[in-house]
Amino acid sequence: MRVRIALAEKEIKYEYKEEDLRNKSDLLLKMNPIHKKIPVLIHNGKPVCESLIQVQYIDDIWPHKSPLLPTDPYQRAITKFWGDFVERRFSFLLFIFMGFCFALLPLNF
Ligand SMILES: N[C@@H](CCC(=O)N[C@@H](CS)C(=O)NCC(=O)O)C(=O)O
Repeated sequence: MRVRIALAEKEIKYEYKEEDLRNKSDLLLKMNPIHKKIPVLIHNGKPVCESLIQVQYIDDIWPHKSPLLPTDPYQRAITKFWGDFVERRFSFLLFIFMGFCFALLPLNF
């Protein structure tokens, strides 16, 4: 999601491909052989994995339109720290929430 927001913010056109995570495509396995996870950003035929790294990459490649990170190195470091912090906390909460939803599925909500 954050990668799509970054691309939208910079008005970068891109092709979006859905991925069935229960039946991962050869493209995903080839582009992200280490983690085998989405999202994968493919730019000029080369993959960039991990969404936080992708956002930084997008900012590096298209720096002039809507900068996403501060230019000051210290402020950049602080911004990345909080991005990483939210990532870790949010992933954990999302994991719990999804487990809760799956537990309710048999009840036909
Ligand atoms: N730290 C990674 C997390 C990526 C991630 O967990 N992706 C999930 C979907 S949101 C996934 O591909 N899950 C499939 C799996 O774990 O096999 C990132 O930010 O890119």
